[in-house]
Amino acid sequence: KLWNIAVVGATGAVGNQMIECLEERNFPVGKIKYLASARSAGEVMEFNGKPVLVEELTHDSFEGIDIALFSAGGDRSREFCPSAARAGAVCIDNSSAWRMDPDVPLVVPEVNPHAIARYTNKGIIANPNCSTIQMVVALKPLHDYAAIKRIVVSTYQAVSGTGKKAIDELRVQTGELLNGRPAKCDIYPHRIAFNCLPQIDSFEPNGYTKEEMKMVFETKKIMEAEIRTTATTVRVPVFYGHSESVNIETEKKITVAKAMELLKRAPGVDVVDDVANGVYPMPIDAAGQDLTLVGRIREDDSIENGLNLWVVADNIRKGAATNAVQIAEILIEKYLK
Ligand code: A2P
Ligand code: 11C
Repeated sequence: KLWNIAVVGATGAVGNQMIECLEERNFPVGKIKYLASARSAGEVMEFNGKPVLVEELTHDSFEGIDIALFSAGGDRSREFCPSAARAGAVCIDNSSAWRMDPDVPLVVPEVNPHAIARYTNKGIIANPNCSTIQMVVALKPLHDYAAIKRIVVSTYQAVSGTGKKAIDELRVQTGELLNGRPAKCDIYPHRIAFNCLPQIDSFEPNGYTKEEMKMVFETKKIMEAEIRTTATTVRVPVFYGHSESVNIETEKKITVAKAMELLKRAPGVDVVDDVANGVYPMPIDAAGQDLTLVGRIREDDSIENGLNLWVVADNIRKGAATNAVQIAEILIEKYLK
């Protein structure tokens, strides 16, 4: 059977990657529809080498669509997912709009695929934040073995997480500065080239950023456990690939050898850890592939049962597009038929 797919935000960084993932994974696509703003309507893009016209997103865009992949920002998802669901499409939404809705499942296929069954509530499945996805992929096998009580995470996040305009901003600023010219800031509040910004998204009254609080709340929902999480999220001048320093405290002791063993057979994980030979995960290796790379695995000697990890993944692929397409694959295999 073939499925009619809409990609909402097809012209964006994640939308582009969603299209590529559908092609690469040979998703059984019947009709494909590319939706974006009026600005892009009329542009021609491709699917498997064939031209596809970009159309303006409207409430009537979803007639005959089976699955709608949304990545056009939270406001569009809030407004248009209900129309898509009414037209009979299942929405897989990459924005933060629906993630914490108790009726909407928040899914990482390696962690809680069973939650997909709850798509029937609203016709919406939420795709988590990129920095949360890669962290829970790495932590799930450790949690199943040793029960994680607390997570302390610091992130080093690539500019592609902000979208196409931020990728351009880093490229242009870098060029300008290397040529002795001043760098203009449009997207970020400060220069991102040759700098680090300890701010991702806006600040909440508690002093944390929205991105930090997403990691706190989404981790509990996906892991289905009351794990206490505290996060510091930082934007770094990297194009693709988020990195994370993750410290966990567990109920049960977990040695480095045991952690390696568990992670080596965990789905979606590649253990990259041979420090004697200078081998550890880096964004340049994570970019362009779908595994979550885990390395620098060390016991945290400052507490009784603690472990440190360095976790890196492609934020646009596993952190967004690939995760959404994996959900769609499970949906058609187990639920839609
Ligand atoms: P457009 O290219 O027409 O602006 P990114 O995250 O890379 O910036 O991409 C955002 C995506 O969301 C783009 O595909 C963009 O389309 C789409 N988008 C932004 N605003 C709207 C809107 N008002 N209606 C439909 N799509 C939108
Ligand atoms: C970033 N994590 O790297 C953000 C992007 O809630 O889906 C994704 C924001 C979200 O900037």
